[in-house]
Amino acid sequence: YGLCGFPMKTVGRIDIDTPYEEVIERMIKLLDEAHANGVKLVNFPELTFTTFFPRYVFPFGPELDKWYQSGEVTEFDPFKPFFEKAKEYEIAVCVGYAELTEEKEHFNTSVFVDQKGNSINKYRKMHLPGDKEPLENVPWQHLEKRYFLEGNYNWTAFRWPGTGTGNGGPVVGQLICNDRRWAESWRILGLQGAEIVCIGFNTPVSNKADSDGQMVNADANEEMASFHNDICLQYNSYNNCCYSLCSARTGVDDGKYSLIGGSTIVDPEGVILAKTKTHDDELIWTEVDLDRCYPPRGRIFNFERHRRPDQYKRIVEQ
Ligand code: CDT
Repeated sequence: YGLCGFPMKTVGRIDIDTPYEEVIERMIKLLDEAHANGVKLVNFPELTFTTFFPRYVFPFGPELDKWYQSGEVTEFDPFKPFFEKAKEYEIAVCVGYAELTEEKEHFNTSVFVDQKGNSINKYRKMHLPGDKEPLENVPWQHLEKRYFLEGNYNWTAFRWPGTGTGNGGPVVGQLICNDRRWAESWRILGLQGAEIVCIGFNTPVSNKADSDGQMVNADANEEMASFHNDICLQYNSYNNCCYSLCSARTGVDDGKYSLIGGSTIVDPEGVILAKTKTHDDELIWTEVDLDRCYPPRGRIFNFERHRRPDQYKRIVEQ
């Protein structure tokens, strides 16, 4: 299969006022390129269609809710040209968006839409970073705990039908951004036999500031933030014997909020097969051989033979 991930533009970043039409046009261009290269699945970033809005303070109510989609995201008018194009090309897509349910619950969600246009799985982000209350004197916020509820769909792996080896298709799992830093997210997918893990992210180059607005954390440089991204993807793909497709937003939103980018495709041995080279919209892809998930599953990571779940209780008790 051809598989790919991509970051959005630096120069044409997604700003607070970038219209949906522009984003959709750019996403369709990437689908065109994917189609021309025989790609079967395109993985897009967390909150694909908008800027990373949790960096701003909005009052609860309509001003905040305009960032969310209610109902089937594939049926939301401004997004329809994108989903229709994917269906026309028979490309499956995994896409992040902000979900507003009928019960008025807010989630950071990603949907997997197969090549026939059917939404076959939805995942709601479990690990929400950042704050519930705005911080004072910081150059930007990270208000995911304020704007989203923690996910309640568990980590359910599923079959992506119609593509694959005749046994119902590849086993796929979804994670969103900060989830990729937590070994538990991956292991729960690994225990279900996930062969491909689709992830989208928005990672600021720097994510902490002191009260004078000065960046103070260890990740206050792009190299280190990218290193931490890579080690999460490489180690967890390796120890769960799966491919991972990790798609970044990148660029400098509004000319001041810098995201690391660095979309990658990692193989079941933890080796990076493809990585974006730019901070522009960029498609990367590679062919994958799902049979490569199995030799390590039969030996070094034979979960049934070697794991010690009876000794792991502290993980769920604390
Ligand atoms: N979007 C997201 O989850 N970003 C986090 C950084 C949060 S910094 C408060 C990440 O893990 O990349």
